[in-house]
Amino acid sequence: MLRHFLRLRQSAWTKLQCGQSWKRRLVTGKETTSFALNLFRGETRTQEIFPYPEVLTDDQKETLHLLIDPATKFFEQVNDPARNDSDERVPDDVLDQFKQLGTYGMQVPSEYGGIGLTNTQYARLGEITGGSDLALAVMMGAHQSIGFKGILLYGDKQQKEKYLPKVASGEWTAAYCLTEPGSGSDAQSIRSRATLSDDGKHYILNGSKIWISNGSTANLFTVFAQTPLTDTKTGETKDRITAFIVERSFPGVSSGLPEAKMGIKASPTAEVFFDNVKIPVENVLQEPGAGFKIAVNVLNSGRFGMAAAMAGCMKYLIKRAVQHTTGRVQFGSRLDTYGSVQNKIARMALNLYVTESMAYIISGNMDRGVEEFQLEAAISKIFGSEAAWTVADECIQLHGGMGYMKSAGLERVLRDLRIFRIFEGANDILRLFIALTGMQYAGSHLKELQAALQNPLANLGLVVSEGMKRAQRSVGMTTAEPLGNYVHPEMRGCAETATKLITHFGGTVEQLLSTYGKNIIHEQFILDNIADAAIDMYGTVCVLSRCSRSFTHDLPSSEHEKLLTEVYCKEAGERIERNLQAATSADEAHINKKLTLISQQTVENEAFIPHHPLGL
Ligand code: MYA
Repeated sequence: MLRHFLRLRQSAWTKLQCGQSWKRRLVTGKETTSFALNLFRGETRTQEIFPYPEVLTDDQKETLHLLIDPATKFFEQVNDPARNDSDERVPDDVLDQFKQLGTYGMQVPSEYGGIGLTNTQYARLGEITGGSDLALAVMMGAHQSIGFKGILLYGDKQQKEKYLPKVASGEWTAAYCLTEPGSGSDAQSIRSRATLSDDGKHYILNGSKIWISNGSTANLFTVFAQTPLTDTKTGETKDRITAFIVERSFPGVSSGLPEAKMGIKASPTAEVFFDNVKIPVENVLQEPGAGFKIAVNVLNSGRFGMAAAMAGCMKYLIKRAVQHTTGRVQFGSRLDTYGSVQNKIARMALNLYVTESMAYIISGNMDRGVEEFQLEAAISKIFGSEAAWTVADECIQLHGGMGYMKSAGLERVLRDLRIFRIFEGANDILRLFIALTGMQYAGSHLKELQAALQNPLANLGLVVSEGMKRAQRSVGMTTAEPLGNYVHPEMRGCAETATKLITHFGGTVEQLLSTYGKNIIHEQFILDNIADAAIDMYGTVCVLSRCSRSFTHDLPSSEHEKLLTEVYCKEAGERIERNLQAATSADEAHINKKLTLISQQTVENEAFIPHHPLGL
């Protein structure tokens, strides 16, 4: 699977070298304002970071208030996540009450029957849902973050008019059908296939999809399938992915029973089958062949919601940890007075602060029309899901034996959280995606420079500025624009270090590209180092921005936020240094070789190799 991923990556790289689509999209004539992408060039692009986005109008805040109160009441008084978990379903009357709050059509414009919330408003409500019941959050998210998002983003007027009112009211539930038995992370390798009927009026769809959230209950599916497409210029026919809107009522659509799972048990996950399903051509989203882009963009556009839900969950867990540690006395003192407990609680708060800062910076940027946020969205998904997992684990640890008991309700949260590191793009694959996409962006810039060097006089500006940059970097000077220009004076120290790290990041990427060239795609140990450094770097600028805002607005929490920011920036900075160093160090390369051998030998032996210490 991963080999296939790499083959595809290689082809993307080759396209880049040949100046095809990637290059057109990201480089020629168009510089992106994405902080994360420019980080790979060692450049500070601040416009999507500073100042922290303030996107809600007073009216939008008011709407949010009106929605938060009943939602909170619903979670406190109506919904019972423990019962949902043990019954493996949400009772119909409870789900109906949830839908009546408008939760199933939050981002659908009012002309189509929804409440037309912005991404930021949606994130805030997602946070509340995630803080109470992750299974219900997944039902709601699978429905609108991805299930009918394709119609919202890419549907034509007729498609929107026909389907959005039904899904917005919750009368119909939606699901997103991408994954197949043979295609998980490698989304392009799906086998479901749709061919055009002889009269050109229908596509005939065959195939099956697995692990589909809302699969057994949905009335409407966004389905991705291969369709043969003929290039009008060359006459060559090739399979390309097309996105279809499929109704459950179309003959040939069926689904399996809900799967038995580790967590999010109340959220029905099922297999969905398509047996000679006739889909009217009007139900193609955008155009035949546009499906892969639709699939990944729908996922990109939903990932901030996951970070927000993770933030809500961490808030709940911190509350529980505080309640327990302040209420329990051991060895003569309250638990919260012990250093090792304080270390855990503080780190829980750090994890939440970074996740929340990322989630709302991304939703704010999306609301103000930023289009290139795929790296940031992936970073927030990885960071949020791993942070929440750590926080849940530590919360249980703080509860000791009590935390392990089902009655404490924490094991459910831990079980529910485990899937968040896997679905909507496994974190391991997203790490490769971040590192490779960023390096392609940096690589394309180096190509431009190479081309400029062929005729230095005609490109004097570029050649001189790039030459200066390298000279400054070689003597340890920072070349990135100082972040200190953008932060509140209280944050200047952290900003200075962060600027140096951005320069170091860009230099390391350049060094890796010149060492490995396109073969960097095979260096996954290194790519993981780079992705981890990028995640910490993005976390750093997000908290610097948020904390600066708090000082600027003179918020009562600003001094506390400064503590959080300073600790995170310091520790993240050390991790970034370590990861960048590891990516280029010969010692680390030796360790990586040894790890590869350990893995290969274990796999060959089909079991753990060392002799048992007892010799038995
Ligand atoms: S849903 C299913 C989850 N599945 C996945 O996420 C699949 C993951 N795999 C992929 O994304 C791709 O296959 C990857 C490889 C990236 C790994 N944005 O040659 P390529 C472009 C923009 O690299 P591949 C689920 O789990 C790329 O630029 N563009 O392709 C249910 C290139 O463009 P061009 C992208 O190697 C969960 C082209 O595509 C992106 O095959 C239920 C080809 O690229 C991107 N991301 O890719 C959750 N990726 O053609 C419920 C690639 O121009 C929700 N490209 O050169 C829970 C929510 C919680 C609550 C919420 C409440 C608010």
